[in-house]
Amino acid sequence: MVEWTEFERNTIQSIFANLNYEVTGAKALARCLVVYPWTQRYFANFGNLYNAAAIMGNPKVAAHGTVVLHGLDRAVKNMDNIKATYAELSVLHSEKLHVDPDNFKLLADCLTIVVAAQMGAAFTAEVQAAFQKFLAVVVSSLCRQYH
Ligand code: HNI
Repeated sequence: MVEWTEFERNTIQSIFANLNYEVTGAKALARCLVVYPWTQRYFANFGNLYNAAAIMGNPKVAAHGTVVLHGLDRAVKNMDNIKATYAELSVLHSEKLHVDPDNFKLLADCLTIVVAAQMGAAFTAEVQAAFQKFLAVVVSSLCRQYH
């Protein structure tokens, strides 16, 4: 079981409380699709992903980025039980969507970069450490049902 310091808990809660899920989710997923183009294969039904501009302007990418952030919100609300919280989502990504689990970390890194850019100087090294610890637990929990 993961232990969280008070600073880590407060930091995670306050970052997510101040995020605009639509904006941040869209940017993080779009960045992932541009930087790691092989991730596009899972979104073949999303229409035009031809280049960075098309990906950034694609409403399906934006909508799905928002869904992912709402998915993360469930972990924020269950910080002491993230593994169980994601059991079903892990099965879905593994058995139905067949998403290579290496990609979870890539999306998490893109989200970190987007949040860092939005927070500017407030994204200190300690804040980054807390945020990435949280995302590492998310990624590991999403990988749990892979075998
Ligand atoms: Ni992911 C669907 C959460 C990473 C590909 N994903 C979901 C849903 C949630 C979700 C929530 C909606 C489930 C439902 O309908 O019941 N995904 C997350 C989270 C992460 C993540 C929290 C990691 C931070 N997903 C990824 C990655 C990929 C991915 C890295 C592929 C590169 N996800 C998908 C696909 C779907 C999906 C594909 C189905 C989309 C659709 O609507 O067709």
